[in-house]
Amino acid sequence: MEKADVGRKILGANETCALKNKQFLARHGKRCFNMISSPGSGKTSLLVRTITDIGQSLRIGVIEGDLQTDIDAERIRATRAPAIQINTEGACHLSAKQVSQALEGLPIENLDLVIIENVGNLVCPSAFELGEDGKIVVLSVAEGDDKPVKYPGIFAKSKVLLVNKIDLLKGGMVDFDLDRVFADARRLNRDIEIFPVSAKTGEGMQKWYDWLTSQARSH
Ligand SMILES: Nc1nc2c(ncn2[C@@H]2O[C@H](COP(=O)(O)OP(=O)(O)OP(=O)(O)O)[C@@H](O)[C@H]2O)c(=O)[nH]1
Ligand SMILES: [Mg+2]
Repeated sequence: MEKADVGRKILGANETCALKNKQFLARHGKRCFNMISSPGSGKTSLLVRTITDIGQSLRIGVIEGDLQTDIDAERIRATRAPAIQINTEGACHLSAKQVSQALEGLPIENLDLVIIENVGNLVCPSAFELGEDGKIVVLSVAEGDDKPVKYPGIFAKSKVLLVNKIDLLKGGMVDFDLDRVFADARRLNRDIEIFPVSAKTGEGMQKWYDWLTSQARSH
């Protein structure tokens, strides 16, 4: 079999499983989002802050994907929200099959929403559907404002862009043109919602909470 054929077969098997995950979530009436970014943009910090701030009114379950360790799942569990850790043992993205097993471990009936934190990687995870209702891409200001044009795939596919660590813009700690990111991301995806936020200070988080809540309630 040609290499390209093997690749197509893997993606095909993944999409079949992703569809099953979607049907499982729909049967239970739950929304699910797939959070994707480079390592260290602040995915877990954003989830911890979100659950701490609105977890009483919006019950969020988390699926964590990492190459190794359960550090991130432990950080989520410290908020008392349920979290299932997946270790990909070297793979650069989560597969729908791994998510299917993790979904079985979550108390789905007691949740309003499932969020998957994918493996830190801006490229590979965008090619693998997991059964989610939408992707959320996180870009931290320390990574540079050229990332939407350099890595267009994930920005084109996402429902939301969270521009994190905006606290670092104060005092010129990093050079980052927020207007450029808005323009470039919207050129790739005119429907994308963009929320500049800081998981550290909480700035801008309310608009993200409102969006997330409206999504969970609209199912
Ligand atoms: N200044 C600042 N630092 C932040 C913010 N959000 C996260 N950080 C820091 O950024 C670092 C990485 O945060 P994480 O939440 O672990 O990032 P992540 O995207 O989950 O990382 P991986 O799971 O390894 O891909 C930590 O040192 C956080 O304290 C923020 O809004 N402002
Ligand atoms: Mg993390």
